[in-house]
Amino acid sequence: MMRSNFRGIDLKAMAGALSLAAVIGGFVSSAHAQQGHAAPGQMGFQEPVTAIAREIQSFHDLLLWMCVIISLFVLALLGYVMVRFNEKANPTPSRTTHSTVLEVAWTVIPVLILVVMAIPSFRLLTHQLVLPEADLTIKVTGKQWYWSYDYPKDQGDFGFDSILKTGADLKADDIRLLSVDNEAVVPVNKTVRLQVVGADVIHSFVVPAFGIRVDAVPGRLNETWFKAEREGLYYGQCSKLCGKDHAYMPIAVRVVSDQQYQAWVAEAKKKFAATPSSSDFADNAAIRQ
Ligand SMILES: [Cu+2]
Repeated sequence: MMRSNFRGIDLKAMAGALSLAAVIGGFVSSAHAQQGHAAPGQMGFQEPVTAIAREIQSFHDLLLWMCVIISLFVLALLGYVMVRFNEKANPTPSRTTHSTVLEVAWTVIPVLILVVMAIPSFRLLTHQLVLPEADLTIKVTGKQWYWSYDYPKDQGDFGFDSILKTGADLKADDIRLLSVDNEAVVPVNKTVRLQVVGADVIHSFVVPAFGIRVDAVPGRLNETWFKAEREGLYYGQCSKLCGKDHAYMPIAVRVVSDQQYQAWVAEAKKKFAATPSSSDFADNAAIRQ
């Protein structure tokens, strides 16, 4: 046990050194990204499949470059001061105490930098928070320790639990700690509105490839949306410490064609006939309208 802990620490340190190397040597972005989940050794983000995820990543890239440039600039200034103005090189220091030009410059330039950051930041926030007209709504409930999905009356009126696959249930193409028994299924190129709530404690519904992250809070209905542009199976994980099995309640969303979606709905209606979508779902929808 101890041994594996030490190995874990070593790996972490190595990863830190590697990511630093990546920053210095030009950013390794999503070159290794595999669709829908992180790949071993991957650095950077997962490949985005929504406009929001792309926007998040380009905003991140912009900020990172700005941080790098500012850090290098400050480092260069420090280096210059150390060499040029040390006691030996500069025995009689200047008595200057004020420079209007400098003071205006180091006030105005940072303000301009903040404006450059603020504009894409607010644009992104607006895109995330102003929900477009939704093609379908799914209610997501975080529970200790799994997710439940409810499809409303106009989408078949059923609900089901999505539980981590373990042991013998894991098939060859499943991914350990990510694959679940029942995936949420949505049609491609459709705007999906998610209503997210917690049943017991606070969970957080996150799918990196969609660029969504929303807390599942008991007694509070949160909303987010996504429009997946590519078919595939996309994974996420609960991202708020929610108890002992926090690490074992993954999110799996399968994006399929319209036809496949209709077929899945027909099948799911039969499969989950015993569990109609939770009644407060309809109430919540009514309150919104
Ligand atoms: Cu959780």
